[in-house]
Amino acid sequence: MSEEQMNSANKPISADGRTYHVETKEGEMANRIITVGDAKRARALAQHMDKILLERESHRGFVTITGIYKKLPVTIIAIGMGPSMMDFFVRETRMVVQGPLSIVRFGSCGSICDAKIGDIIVATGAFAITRNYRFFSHQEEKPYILWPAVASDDKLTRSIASKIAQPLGTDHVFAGLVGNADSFYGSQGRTGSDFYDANDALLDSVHDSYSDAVALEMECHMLLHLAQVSTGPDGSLPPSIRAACALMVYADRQGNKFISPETSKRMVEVAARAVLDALVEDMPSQEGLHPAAGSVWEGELDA
Ligand code: R1P
Repeated sequence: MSEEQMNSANKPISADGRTYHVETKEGEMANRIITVGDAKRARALAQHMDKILLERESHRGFVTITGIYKKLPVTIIAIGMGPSMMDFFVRETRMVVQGPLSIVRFGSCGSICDAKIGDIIVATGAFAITRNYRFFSHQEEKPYILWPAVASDDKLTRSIASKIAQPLGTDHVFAGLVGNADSFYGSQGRTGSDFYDANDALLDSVHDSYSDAVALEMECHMLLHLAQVSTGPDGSLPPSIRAACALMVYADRQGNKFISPETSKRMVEVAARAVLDALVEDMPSQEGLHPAAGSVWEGELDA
């Protein structure tokens, strides 16, 4: 666990202002954020920043890297996998950053459309897929619940799609709804005999419910949902968080193929600047954002 004493059970923060799981404090995270699952991907993306000012790994495995890109502070954070980790990251980040947040998830996914390995899918929105535990006890209901979709930020999404299309080609960029499953296996329709998952019909029911479903992964809906319900500093609306998602196709579910490590590395290199550029163009000034005084970027922005 954390080495620090937390000050409360409701909102545990250490004496020097660090959150319990992500372990960052005010001035260590920027308003512009790229979130990924894998710490190696975070470090590869960070190589495209002009200067790295902070790297910190928490006792729960969150890796936070803050630096300067095009004279503006940007944070890249690796959060691990699944909706719970996204929830920890978004909520604890909101506790330590003043002003609006723009968050882009740059993740990986399984394609359930014509997108192939090496292509990128941008999410127009995302829906959750959860295992229905009642089914496995009583068998009276459907084994999986498909939840209503939440939209991505349209401006940020279009900007990412057009910037990624420049190096990759428009034929390799797809857009549509992403299914955020609560498992890589059962609730993404992967089959096997070790567990009774009752998921043979799941992919068909995803397509029946969402004709524009293009990918399955594990975090997009939680990010978009938390952006949707985020409030201003005094609990006011409109939401203080805008979010978008771009996903590398790692698994081709129709062709049953998986990406090679070389292609995965190349995709990060191809997409890194597109994602960073979209974020800084989306929030081109520091006015109204987290103050520089006392932050890791203090004195760095005019350099
Ligand atoms: C599963 O392998 C993980 O990869 C995908 C899924 O959403 C899940 O987190 O995303 P990342 O590559 O960003 O972790």
